[in-house]
Amino acid sequence: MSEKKDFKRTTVTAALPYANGPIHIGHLAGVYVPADIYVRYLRQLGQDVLFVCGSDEHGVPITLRAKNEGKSPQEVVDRFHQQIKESFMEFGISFDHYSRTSSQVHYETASNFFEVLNDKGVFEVKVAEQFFDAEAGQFLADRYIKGTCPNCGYEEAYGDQCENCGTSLSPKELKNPRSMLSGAQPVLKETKHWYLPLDKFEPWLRDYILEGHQEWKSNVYGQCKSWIDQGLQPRAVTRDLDWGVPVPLPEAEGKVLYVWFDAPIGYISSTKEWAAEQGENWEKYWKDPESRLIHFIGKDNIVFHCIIFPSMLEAHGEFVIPDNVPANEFLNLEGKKISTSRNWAVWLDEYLKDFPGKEDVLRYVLCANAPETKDNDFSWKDFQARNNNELVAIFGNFVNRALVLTHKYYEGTVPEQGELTEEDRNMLTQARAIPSLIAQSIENFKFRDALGQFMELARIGNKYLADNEPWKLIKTDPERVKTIMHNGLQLAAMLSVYGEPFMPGTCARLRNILDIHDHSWKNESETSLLVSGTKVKKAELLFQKIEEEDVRKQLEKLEATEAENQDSTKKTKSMIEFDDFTKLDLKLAEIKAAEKVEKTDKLLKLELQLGDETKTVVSGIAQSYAPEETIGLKVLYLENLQPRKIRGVMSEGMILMAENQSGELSFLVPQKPMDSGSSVS
Ligand code: B3M
Ligand code: ZN
Repeated sequence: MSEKKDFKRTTVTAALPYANGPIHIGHLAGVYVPADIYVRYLRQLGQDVLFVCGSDEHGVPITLRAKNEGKSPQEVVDRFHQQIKESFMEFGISFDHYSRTSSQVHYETASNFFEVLNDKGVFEVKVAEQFFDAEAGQFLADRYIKGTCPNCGYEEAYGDQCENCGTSLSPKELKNPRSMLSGAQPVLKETKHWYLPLDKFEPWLRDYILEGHQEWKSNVYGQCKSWIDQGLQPRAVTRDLDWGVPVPLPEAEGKVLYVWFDAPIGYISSTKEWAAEQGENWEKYWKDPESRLIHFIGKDNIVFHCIIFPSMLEAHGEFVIPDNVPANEFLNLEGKKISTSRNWAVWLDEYLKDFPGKEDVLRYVLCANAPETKDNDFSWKDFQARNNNELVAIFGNFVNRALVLTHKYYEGTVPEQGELTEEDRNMLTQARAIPSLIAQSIENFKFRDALGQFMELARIGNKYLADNEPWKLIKTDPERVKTIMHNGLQLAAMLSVYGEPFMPGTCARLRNILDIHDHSWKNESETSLLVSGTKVKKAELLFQKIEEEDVRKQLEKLEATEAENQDSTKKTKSMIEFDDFTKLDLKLAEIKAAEKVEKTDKLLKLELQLGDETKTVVSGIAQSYAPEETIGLKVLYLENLQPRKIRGVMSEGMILMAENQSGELSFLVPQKPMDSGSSVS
C-alpha cells in the first residue's frame, strides 16, 4: 500500500471531450459530475484546488465528421467547442478554466513537450510501411481504412477494429482494404515515425502503479495490471495527417502529433491559460511535488492516463505524475449503449432546454446511478422516480415543512433550542456523524455512497418531524415545539451545506432562504450552523414533480431516433440465404393520406391502402417529401415487420426507399399501372 502523503494543493483534470458532438449523460455520469463533486468538496474544505478541462479538437473523429459534413475541421471544432463550453457552464460544472487544443498556448506547450523528449533521446525513430492513398496523396489513419474483417467477414470493418465482431485489428489484416477518402485501394508505402518506447518504461510503471498505487479503483488497477502484464509495445506518437499539432522537426514535414500525445498536454495548456489570466504561477500545479494530480476519465481512456501520459511526464522529468485516476465504467441509455453517431443519447443541451432549472435533478440521478464499478443504465422512468420519490418526497418535503411551520408559529424566526430530550440527542448525534461519512466517501471517490449518506440526513429530518408531530403538539406543548423546530432547522441548514457538492444550485437557494453565508465543510461539527433568532425567508419548493407527460415526451424522442436509425441503415450487408429473403412480405401500397408527425422534423404518418386493407406507418421521409406530394403514389412496402410505437403512433410495417449519398430519399414506384396490394418478389 502506498503511504498517504500530505499534499499542499490538488490539480484536478476532467477528460477533454472531443469537439465532434455535444455532451451527453454518459460523459456527465462518467467524468464531469464526479469530478465536479470532488472539486466542490475540496473547495469547501478551503483547499487549494485547480479544476481544468477543455475541448479535444484533434484526432480522426473530428476530421471524419468534418469530411461527412463537407466542412473544415476548424469549422467543426469551433461550433462544438462553443456549444460544449456553454452547456457545461449552464449545467454548473465549475471548471476554473475550459480551454481547447487548437489554442496557440496549446500548440506551443505540446510542441515544446515533444522537443524536450526528443532532445533527451527518449523516442525511437522507425521507418515502417503504412497504407497510402495514392489518389488522395495521403497516408491513411487506421480509421480511414475499411475492409473485410479476417475474423467474421464483415465488409465494413475499420483499420483498427471490426465493429461487427469486436476484434481489434491492424489495417494490414483487412482483406480488400479501401480508402475512405477516395475509395481507392491503398498501397503500402514507407514512412518515418517517432515512437515512445513504453516497453522501456515497464519496470518504472510496475513500481509506480502495481506497487505504488494499490489503492486505485479496482477497475483501473486491474486494467493497468493486465496491460503491463501483457508486455508493452513502443507507441507511435506522430501521424501523417494534416490536422493536429505539427511535429516540430524539419524532417517531419506533413506530420502531426498523435492526438493522444497532445490531448493530455492540454491539461497543462489549460492551466497555463488560467494562470496567465489570474496572474498565478502554473508550474506550482504541475511541478511541485506537493501538488496532487488527479485525472477523472471514462474507462476507455485508462491506458492513456495511467500508462502513456505518466510515462511522458516521467520522461520529461519536471512534472508530478498522477496520484489517482478515478475512471468510471459506462452509462447506457434505456438498456442500449449510448452512441453519438446513432444519436442514442440524452444530450445535455437538449436536457437544459427541456428541463430548465432542473440541473440538480440530473446531477442527482446521474450520481445516484453512477457507473462506478460496473456499467449502469439510465432510464427516464428511474429519473422520474428518483425525482418524485427521493428529491421531492424526502429532501424537498422535509425542508418545506420545516420552513412553513417556522413561519406559521414564529413568523420566520429560528426559535431557541431549549431543553433536549434523549431522543433529540440521539437524532442529533446520528445526524452529526454524517458529514464525516460523506467526506470519507468523497475522498475515496465513492460518490454514490456519499450521496446516499447525504440523503440519509434528509431522511432523519423527515422522520424526526413525522415522529414528533409538532403540528399536533403546538396546542398542548408549545415549548417543546420550539425545540423540535429548532432542531429541524439545524438539519435543514446541514443539508444546505453538505449537499453543496451534489446539488449546488439547490443548496445555494436553500442557504439563501436560511440566511447562511458560510458553507465551509466542518466534519462532526458540534456547533450549530444556524443561530437562534435568525430570520428565515418564506419556503419555496426546492423540487417539483416530474409528470408522466414529461417522461413520455423523452421516450418518444428516443423512439423517433430508433425509427430514423432503422430507416437510414445503409450498411453493406453480409450474404443471406434465399429463405431469408422469402420471409419478407413485400407489397405495393397506395398512400391515401399523409401528415407530419407533430414536433418532429423527419417523420410523416402515412395511411396506406392494400387492396381492401388499410395500414398506418410512420416513416422518416419528411425531409424529402411534403405530405401532399405523397398522396396517390403506389410505393414499395414491407408488411410483416413487427409493429412499433413511434411518437405515440403504432407503425405497421415500413416503406422502402432509395437513398443517395447526400441522404435524399425516393419512393420506389411501379413502372406500369399496378393494383395496390400487389405482391413484390
Ligand atoms: N478526447 C475523450 C474520449 O475518449 C478523449 C479524452 C482526451 S483526455 C486527454 O471520448
Ligand atoms: Zn469481424
